[in-house]
Amino acid sequence: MKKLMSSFLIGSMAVLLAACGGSDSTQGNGSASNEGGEATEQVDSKTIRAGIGLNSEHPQYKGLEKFKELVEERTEGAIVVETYHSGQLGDDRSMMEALQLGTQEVTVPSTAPIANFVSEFSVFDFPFLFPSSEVADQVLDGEVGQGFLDKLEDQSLVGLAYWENGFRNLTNSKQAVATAEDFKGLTIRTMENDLHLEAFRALGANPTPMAFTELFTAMQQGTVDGQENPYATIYLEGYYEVQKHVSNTNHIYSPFVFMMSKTFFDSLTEEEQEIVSEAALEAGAYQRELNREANETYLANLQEEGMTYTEISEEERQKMIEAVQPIIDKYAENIGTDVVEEVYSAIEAAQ
Ligand code: TK8
Repeated sequence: MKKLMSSFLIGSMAVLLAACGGSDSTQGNGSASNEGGEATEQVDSKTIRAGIGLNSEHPQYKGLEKFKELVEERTEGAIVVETYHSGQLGDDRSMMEALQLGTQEVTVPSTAPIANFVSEFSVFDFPFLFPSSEVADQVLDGEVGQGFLDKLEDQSLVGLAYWENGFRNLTNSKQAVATAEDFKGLTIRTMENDLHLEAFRALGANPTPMAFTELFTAMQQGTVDGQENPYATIYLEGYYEVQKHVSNTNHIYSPFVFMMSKTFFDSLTEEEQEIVSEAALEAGAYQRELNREANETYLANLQEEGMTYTEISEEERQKMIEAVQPIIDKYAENIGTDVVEEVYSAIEAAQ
């Protein structure tokens, strides 16, 4: 709780300072007077406040630092990037709202909460959609993925790149989960996304939607039995302290979307827009690489920290797929079978 409170306090102070120009670089043309009293033209620098939910150890934050390095170097300081982690500026949903309001410039949420703004994004949370991260890269970085990013504009958001959250795996504090049956009765925190809720209900679990920033405390207090996230998050956020069991369910490949406030993006010169767009893509390639190269190590680390690891057999995975298929069919209808068909054919073509 203390951990959460301190980062919350730091975050709110940071936002407060940044909002009233407390940082040393404010938006647009400011002018300052010097000791002689005559007004001097303040350096015309723009500030990007970039916030994420994961902590500073996570590849997502390393990607944000790379973005900062590239943008500040290529704009020669005309744009300054402030990076915030561990939910200091809020959770995925509230940070997206801050981008819409123009009180924050960048965030990198998972696709699941984005579906509350653009419902079609739920397709990326169809269980077992992407067979591998390589196929996911090809689909997301191609025409189909760009088409989804374009849909963000109506929400005053500019999607610049896909980064990687990764294949999600189940942890819990109650029992080893080896079969589809074993989900029964487990209270599982899910992201705030109706499809996730319904999919875990179909597996017999008792799903509880919750912002990422509340998850650690909920597991610590036993409000939820378990959660599901990629190994990098499970290890780097220290979930082994409050969870006993991990299974390689790999039930969803979760992308991140690097997005910018449209108000801010439109305020940039053409050259600056190009620089931030390129930097988001290059930092994304770097982040994906970091995320992948340590994935197996994270699993080994979790076992060293005392978690029991259970393999899900292909036969049991098939039963999980059958259990959630009606939910996938329902959401395919809701989203529009044409849109969903496009994604499936792009996956087919990428294999
Ligand atoms: C971090 C979240 C996280 C996601 C979740 O801000 O909420 O479980 O997987 O990565 O986006």
